[in-house]
Amino acid sequence: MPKHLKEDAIAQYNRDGYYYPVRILDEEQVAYNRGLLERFETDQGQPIGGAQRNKSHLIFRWVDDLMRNDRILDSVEDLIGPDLLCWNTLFWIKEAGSQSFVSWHQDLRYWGLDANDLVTVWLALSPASLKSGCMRVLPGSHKEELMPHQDEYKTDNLLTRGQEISVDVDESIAVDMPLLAGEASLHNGRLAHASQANLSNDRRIGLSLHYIPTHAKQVVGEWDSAALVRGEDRYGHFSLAPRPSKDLDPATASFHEKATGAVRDVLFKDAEKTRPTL
Ligand SMILES: O=C(O)CCC(=O)C(=O)O
Repeated sequence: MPKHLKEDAIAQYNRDGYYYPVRILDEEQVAYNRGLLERFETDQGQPIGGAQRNKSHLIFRWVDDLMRNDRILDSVEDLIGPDLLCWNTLFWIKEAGSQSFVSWHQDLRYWGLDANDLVTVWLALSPASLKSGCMRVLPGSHKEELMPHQDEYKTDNLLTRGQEISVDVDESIAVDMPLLAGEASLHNGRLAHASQANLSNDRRIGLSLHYIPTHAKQVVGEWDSAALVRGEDRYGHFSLAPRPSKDLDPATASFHEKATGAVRDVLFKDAEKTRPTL
């Protein structure tokens, strides 16, 4: 028996590589989590950015808590089984009226992970609508060979290398995944996806959480980390991430630095230039 998703949702995910929407947080929980993020940004005098966007569960206790949310983990378990690691938690924020976009790409082309079944949960902490630049996906693309990509480094591209699929993408079959605040979409790490500018008058705040089964491996970097969020790790392929006891816990700060550095090295491997986005 599935724990949270319906059988037809699981079948759709397996066939098309995505499923949405899944309700994760209620209105009050959204306001609480968004409030914590925005209070932190006010205190530091600027939006969250750089390495703070990545492996953010190591510096924010509330992100660690979201990463272990039962509705999320039950949904992921329905797709890839009970022994689960979370490899990364990553903020995707497009300010109101900003031109920020994400070009068509496939994540597993860049992450050095031997994990074809990686599940990305993209959780909306504000409305992700057609107007605010919700995610779009190419159904079924997770079943094909990974497509060739090229680094374009366009200024408003939120991706590290501005990587773009370099063959024609048939946008006529693309599916938009609009979400209300508190809802999530699920997609396979091989699925081609993209998003457009935020033409709304609110920030579009997304948190993506990347889950892998414990047998997955990092095959490009020499060292990598992940958080054991459910079940048992019988493989030991990743250094297991500690939990911060509070936001900006000094006890996990150096692990965060090392862990984001390791991800950066993998993401920029063989790239012509690096960018201060991580
Ligand atoms: O937030 C977006 O628009 C894109 C997110 C993305 O590329 C991802 O979660 O892998």
